[in-house]
Amino acid sequence: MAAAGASLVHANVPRSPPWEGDARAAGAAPHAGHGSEAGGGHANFRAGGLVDHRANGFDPHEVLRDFDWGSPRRLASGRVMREWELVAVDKEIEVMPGVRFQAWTYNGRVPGPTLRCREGERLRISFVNGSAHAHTIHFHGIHPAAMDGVPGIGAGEIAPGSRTVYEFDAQPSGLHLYHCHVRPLAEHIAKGLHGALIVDPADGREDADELVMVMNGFDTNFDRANEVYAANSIGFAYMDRPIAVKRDELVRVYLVNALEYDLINSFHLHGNMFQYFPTGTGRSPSELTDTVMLCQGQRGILEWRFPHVGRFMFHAHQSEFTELGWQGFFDVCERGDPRLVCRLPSDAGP
Ligand SMILES: [Cu+2]
Repeated sequence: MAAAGASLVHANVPRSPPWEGDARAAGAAPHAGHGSEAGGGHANFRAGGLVDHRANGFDPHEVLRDFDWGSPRRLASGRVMREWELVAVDKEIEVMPGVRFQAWTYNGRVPGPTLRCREGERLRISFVNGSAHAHTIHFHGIHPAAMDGVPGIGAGEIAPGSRTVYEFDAQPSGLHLYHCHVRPLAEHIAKGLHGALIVDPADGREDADELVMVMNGFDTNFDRANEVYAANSIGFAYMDRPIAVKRDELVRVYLVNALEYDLINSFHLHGNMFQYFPTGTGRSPSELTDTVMLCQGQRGILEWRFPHVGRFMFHAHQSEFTELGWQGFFDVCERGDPRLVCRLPSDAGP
């Protein structure tokens, strides 16, 4: 992240720090240590508007719990075939209040749809390139070379106006990702062509309030460094509106690092510790911790319960990323609280 980029984003992002808004709402003075820094730190976002999620066509709060199970049908063999259509679309999105970004998207959103299936199913993804540039979809997981979505192999680069089909078995169970693999690779991924692929174990997982967080960022001034950091694209979205979860209920976060230009990203949870399952491929956690660090393309599953009601932060533990958007709150509520929108996966998945 370059200093020039930080200045630019400060000049163009009217925002108040979220804690200042909370303090005002509570009738208290703003937190002097942050809101009054007068350009000295990244947290110097001034009072102003919110991102227009409707204009973007996606809301990071909906992205959290939006699992796309595709169109399933049973084959003569008894196996389930699951089909999706992903369309690459060039689209301007607002990533911070007033900061617009010329994104490349799958299906008009960043991250792309969270594709979800069960281990052993057959997956068929039709890819239509409605963008002005050549793209692919490269899936992580185990599959034949021709289905790998890289230039020069199989269908290779898919030209504007063309289409292809990727078809393979869902294996192994765990949390994977998909992204474009056309060069220059960092630009194709960072402009928005990335998303999560969840392969459930054949015997499922324990019911939980499940959330997808794809950590990403945006290079708004083309210096190959990020000016905006977030989970699910929109900086501060979960500060402006905290994520409501139930006290004592299992929370499961599918955490993917799709960030480019920075080698490392992280997730830190306040007031609690989580069990961490690297890549989600094993059933035994590797660690009970409150911070996990992920390289580009790494991902893992986090599980915990909040024993206490109240407001708890989560954020990248790199302070620079935190102050440029990658932070949020959980509001831990008692059962019956109208803020709760959790749907257990057993209620939703076909
Ligand atoms: Cu691409």
